[in-house]
Amino acid sequence: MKQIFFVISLVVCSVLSAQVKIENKQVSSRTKFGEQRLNATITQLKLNTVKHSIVLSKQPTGKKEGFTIETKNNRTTIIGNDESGILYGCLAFADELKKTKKFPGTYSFSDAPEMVLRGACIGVQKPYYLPGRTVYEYPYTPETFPWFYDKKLWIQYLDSMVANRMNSLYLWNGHPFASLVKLKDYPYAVEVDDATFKKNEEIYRFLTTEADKRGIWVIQMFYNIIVSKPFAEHHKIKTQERERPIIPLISDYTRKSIAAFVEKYPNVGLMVCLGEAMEGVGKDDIEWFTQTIIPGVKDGLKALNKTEEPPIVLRAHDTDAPAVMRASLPLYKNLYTEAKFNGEALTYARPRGSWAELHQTLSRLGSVQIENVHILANLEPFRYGSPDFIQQSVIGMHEVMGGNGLHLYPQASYWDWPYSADSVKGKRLLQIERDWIWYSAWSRYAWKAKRNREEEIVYWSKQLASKFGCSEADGRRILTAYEESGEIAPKLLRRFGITDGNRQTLTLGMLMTQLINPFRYGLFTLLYDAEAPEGEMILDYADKQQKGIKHIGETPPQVAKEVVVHGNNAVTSIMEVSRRITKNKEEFNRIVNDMYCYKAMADHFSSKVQAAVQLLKYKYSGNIADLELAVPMLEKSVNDYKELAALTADTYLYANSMQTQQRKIPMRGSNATFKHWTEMVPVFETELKTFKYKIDSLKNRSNVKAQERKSLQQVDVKLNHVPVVLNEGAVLFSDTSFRIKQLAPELKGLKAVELSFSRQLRQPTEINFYTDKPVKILVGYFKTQRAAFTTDTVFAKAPELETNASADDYGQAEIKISNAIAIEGMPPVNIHSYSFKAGSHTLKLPKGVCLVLGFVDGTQIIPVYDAMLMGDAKNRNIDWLFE
Ligand code: ADA
Repeated sequence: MKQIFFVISLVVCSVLSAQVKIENKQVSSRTKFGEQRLNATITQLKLNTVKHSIVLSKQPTGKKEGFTIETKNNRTTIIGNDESGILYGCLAFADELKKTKKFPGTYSFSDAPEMVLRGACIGVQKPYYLPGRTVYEYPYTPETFPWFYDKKLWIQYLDSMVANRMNSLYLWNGHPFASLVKLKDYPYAVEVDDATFKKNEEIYRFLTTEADKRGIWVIQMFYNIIVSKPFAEHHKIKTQERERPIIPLISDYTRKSIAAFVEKYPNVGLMVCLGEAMEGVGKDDIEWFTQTIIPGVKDGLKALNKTEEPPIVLRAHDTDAPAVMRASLPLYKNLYTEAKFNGEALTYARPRGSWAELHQTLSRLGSVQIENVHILANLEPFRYGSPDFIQQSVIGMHEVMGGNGLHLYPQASYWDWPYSADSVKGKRLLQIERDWIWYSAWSRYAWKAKRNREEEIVYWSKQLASKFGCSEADGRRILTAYEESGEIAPKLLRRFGITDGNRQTLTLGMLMTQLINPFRYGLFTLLYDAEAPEGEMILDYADKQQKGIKHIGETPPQVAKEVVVHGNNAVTSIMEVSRRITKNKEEFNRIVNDMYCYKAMADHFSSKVQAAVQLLKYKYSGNIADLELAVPMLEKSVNDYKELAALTADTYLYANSMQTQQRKIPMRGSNATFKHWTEMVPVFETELKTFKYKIDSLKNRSNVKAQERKSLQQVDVKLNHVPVVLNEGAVLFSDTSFRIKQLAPELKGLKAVELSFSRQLRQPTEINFYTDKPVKILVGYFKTQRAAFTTDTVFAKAPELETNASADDYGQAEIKISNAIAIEGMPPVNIHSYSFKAGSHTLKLPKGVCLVLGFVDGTQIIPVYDAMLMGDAKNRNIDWLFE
């Protein structure tokens, strides 16, 4: 067996500090780094090195990154299975020395990681869009990302990664190439000035070199298809356009960008998102990946005369990843897949249903499946550090999903890297410092998932004791606070939420109509079907209660009760130790405040959910007393919320780091509005007031329900299509006889556009029109059951921010009128509206059947409500009680 030896002789200086010489000059920078780290520990511990020698060697066998340490006769041998193994062996031996404070007499230890890729990511992105640009478009510049050029910060970050044995760092950006490479054929595509370009080259080289030393692959992520702004302007095209077919010019530009990038940075991997800027789940994805991206990488390798393939990670986001992989594996070997573990949240350790099946399918392809803990939309911004929940999740990743890699997002404030949302006088806190426990817990379990719970409690208690200068018993109490609070946000979102996506900020609370009529807000059903244990939504629970049907699994009242207990336990545990803290007191106090925030949030949700369950009885009983009983519960929830607002008023800058119009729940958050609890207090107060007022009006028998609904005002636009006047009996398709049975009053008399059913099945719908004033186009999407990914394209997919961040570019993401049309033999229809300015435009809709129901004046407000046509009987609408 081939063994390569590097002898490290420890030469003693008079003060017993060790000095290391490497005799083999060929030794890699990674080995050198390991040896330096070990040597630094020996020096720091002032160990007597006279008689002890250490030999590092490589034996290319066994598991990747594994190592063995043997000590006998005053000699320690560290054998790595590869360069990373040597590095990790050195670090493990240094840890051992730190524990015992002397060289061991005899010692033997072997280890290797379970997950092959253990990565963290950083968004080279912002909470807002840059002027004149759209989602994900952020050139690398010092003005936008000062931290990107801060070498000290990079070293701190990379050091923390290697301490956690992480081996991959993902940089997320829409189109990074035009900041990093220049192309002979497209010199005008570069989007940064020369000085910045040089800085980018320098910092990118620095980062990749420093990462490599620490055993870390840098992997550059990019979305498709996005071109640079100057390239787009030059060719008079858009930078990104979901409905645009692949065109040779863009393919050539992208292929050359990738080739140039691979040639320049051969040690950087690529992570590919075949979306959101291309039609998801279609043939284009396969063509783009196999005919543009992979050839681009191969061109780069050819230019280098290299055959070793850099890793390419394919995201299973907005694409049919299994199909893309099957087509690509014959062409490229070093492929990985990646998919979101719990959407953009943390909810449940053992996902179920079609989402779990997708992961399992990917895992069975034979390549490595990486589990992505994506943006933590339900954890932002409070501290989260439940080792227990995290350990269970990693076990679930292996056992349920078949995953063998971790891709970890920052715990909070992803869009605001490197800072956390804490408001601290005079400075911003760094995420890597504040959220150390988040990173160390995930990486610990990514290295090895199944560890004895009792031993884990001791391990984390010691870590916390040393962090805050307290006894191990008090460390245990802090751990309890973390673990109790760590149950709250996952349980709340999975039982009451609208979506697992960052469209919702859980910690800001939810409107009552969102709790009692989630469908109206575009319920993302996978949250309940896959990312939660079996259980019931509030609506189902109330219905079963009325009908005396047996409840199954986790119920709303159960969670409402449990979260309160978790909140109380967290606060009690943390307060027990508060006077005995001797280190990092300020940070400790911030943890205390966070525990109170969790408690207030849990109390608020709990009372509000109880109110919801109570007032839903009214649907069945029509008894005003059922509403009145809910009032004190709702009052309590508002008071709890005020407590939360008071706790956060001076301690947090915001709840959610994404501050664009993509945020919808609880309130639309465009231009950084509704990002703080203090802004939500009046909303919840008004909600309560309205509810009380409606109860009073009901009692006085005034007609509160009958809000008069009028038709919307039709606007005539120029277009080349046959109009269909909307009414009962109207036929909307030229080639079928489906007739409208019922429709919402707003739609009556509007001129819809006659479309061909069979044509929509084959291709996307495009409607060219001219308007001399702003218009809103009403588009009807059929309600269908959503699976994890689907190749069933009968019905067009409604705009969905979870998989397409530009799904709101025309204001179309939100459902305006739900269940607005009933057509015999077809699912109910939800209405979305697309806004256009005066001028000539093309309305582009995805492939699949949908309806274009009319053009209305752009200034008209389209009511947001549920028309309940073809709705289930249990869904009698009582939203009007709150609005
Ligand atoms: C959604 C989300 C984005 C981003 C994206 C992705 O569109 O709204 O913020 O996270 O998913 O890339 O997964």
